[in-house]
Amino acid sequence: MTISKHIGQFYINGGWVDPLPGATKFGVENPATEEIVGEVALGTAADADRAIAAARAAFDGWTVTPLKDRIALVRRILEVYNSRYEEFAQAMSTEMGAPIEWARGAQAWAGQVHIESTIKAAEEMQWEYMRGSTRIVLEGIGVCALITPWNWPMNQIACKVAPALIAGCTMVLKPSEIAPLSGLLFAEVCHEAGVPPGVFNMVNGNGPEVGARMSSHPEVDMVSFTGSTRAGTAIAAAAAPTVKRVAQELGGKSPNIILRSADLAEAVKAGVAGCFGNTGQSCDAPTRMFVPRDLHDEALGYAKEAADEVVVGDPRDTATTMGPLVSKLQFDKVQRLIQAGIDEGATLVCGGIGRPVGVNRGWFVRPTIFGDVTNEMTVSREEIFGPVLAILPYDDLDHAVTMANDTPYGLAAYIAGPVEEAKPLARRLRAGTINLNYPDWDTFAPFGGYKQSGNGREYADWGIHDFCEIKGVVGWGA
Ligand code: TXE
Repeated sequence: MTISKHIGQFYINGGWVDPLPGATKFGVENPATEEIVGEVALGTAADADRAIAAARAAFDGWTVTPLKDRIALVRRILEVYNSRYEEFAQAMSTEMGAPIEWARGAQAWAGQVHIESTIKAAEEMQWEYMRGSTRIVLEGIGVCALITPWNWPMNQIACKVAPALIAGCTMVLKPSEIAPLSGLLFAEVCHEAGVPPGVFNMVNGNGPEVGARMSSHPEVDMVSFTGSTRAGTAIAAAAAPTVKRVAQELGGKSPNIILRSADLAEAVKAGVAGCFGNTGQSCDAPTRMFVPRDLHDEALGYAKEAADEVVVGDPRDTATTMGPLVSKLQFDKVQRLIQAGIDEGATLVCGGIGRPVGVNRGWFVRPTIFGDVTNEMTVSREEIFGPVLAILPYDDLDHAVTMANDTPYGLAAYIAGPVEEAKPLARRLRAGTINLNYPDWDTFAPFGGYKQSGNGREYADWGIHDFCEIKGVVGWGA
């Protein structure tokens, strides 16, 4: 069932509970049809308090549970998740408009692969070791608030919940109120897998009420957040008085440098696909493409060819390669930024303002490419979070690197061309992940940002480390 029978409830202390008085209802919209598919409850600070109290009470028992038992529980979660895989794909297709093949092959798969990678990393990690006469011990940091966004719902839930559980933490998850269906299903999975009461809790609510309470609560030891820079800074400020650890995975404006020696057609087309995947709603999307100045016009031609191949349409249709944006809010934001590109004099290669021809409902946008972009233009500076690519000409590699790094963000960067030429450039780019020639996704590589793209690293052992304290027992070997 795509829609949990517990929609409208929260999962606290091992069971489904009704929200406390004061909660409101929020219609979950299918962004492809603008239809409300169900009503989720938006809790209050009191619901957050209740869930945090359950997590706090469960912590002492869970954190001393042997590691092998914690891993076994996460493996059981994986089994149950896999048995309900299609439900997750359908839920995400409904809540955020992912084309069904993408929902299966990317969105639901991301949840699966993060749980698998975390298990493997946990088995291979050194949890305790001697350094001189000191015993180094990794221990779960405590009660964690996990606040996740709507663009990759299960990706973010899995790469927070799995490492937190394995590290020996207890937690309260607050999925995005815009796309809460997969989070509800995931709470069902945790229940079915036998997660002990209080170890995993889930509440729904909006950011300023429930999210803010989770961020400031004195019994929460860490907040792990993925979302906007705006919310990320609010969370860090709310967390500061209680000196919590705050892991933030925020926005990006990732550069993609295409080397002169690259196969231009192939590199441009792959770059367009990377930018347009998930309807452009990925924090690490390669949104700024740098091409040698004299190859710029040729590159625009290849980019347009790639854009013409995109099939925008009904997410339920297996031929669809691009679904709608998640909401009217995001649609309006993307329209505003496309207009800024036009107003500031970039060359509109394809796409533009409005829905695709013939579409009159749903938050569908036109895949858009701008050429002759400079790094000062709004389309180069702001995270658009839609299928909008900026192509910028560069004079030489120093120029390309300077522009690539000239951004407040630093989540990812891309280089296309011969690997030996790309390697020295990779060292010069200020970003957490450098992708050479659009590699397959590596869920064992660290993922996280330099600069205002965030703090901390997720995925596999990197994610586990984020949820651990490091204890030194000095004199152990004396
Ligand atoms: O995100 P929000 P929005 C970027 C992207 C997008 C923009 C706005 O550019 O266009 O952000 O998206 C919770 N305290 N990204 O406004 O609000 C909220 O309830 C605590 C990039 O929809 O950040 C939800 O669970 N929590 C990004 C989560 O934050 C708060 C993914 C994300 O929603 C809060 C999403 C507060 N004060 C958007 N305010 C990425 N890095 O991938 C909100 N929340």
